[in-house]
Amino acid sequence: MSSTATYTVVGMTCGHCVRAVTEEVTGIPGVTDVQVDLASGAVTVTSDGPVDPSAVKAAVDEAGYELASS
Ligand SMILES: [Cu+2]
Repeated sequence: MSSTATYTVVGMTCGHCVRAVTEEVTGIPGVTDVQVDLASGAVTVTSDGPVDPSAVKAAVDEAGYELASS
């Protein structure tokens, strides 16, 4: 079953940032699609099941950015 979650990433400024975040988050097991909106920092993650938010946080950290604290 596919599920979708949206996160907010802080610190992205250009298309390169978007690509870096997209690549890292796409690498999380089960993730099938990642859509990033640069203007708002919204990152929509589609997956084949629930994805651990800490895995998303780790991937975003790895790309060099931060998740906004909710
Ligand atoms: Cu950039």
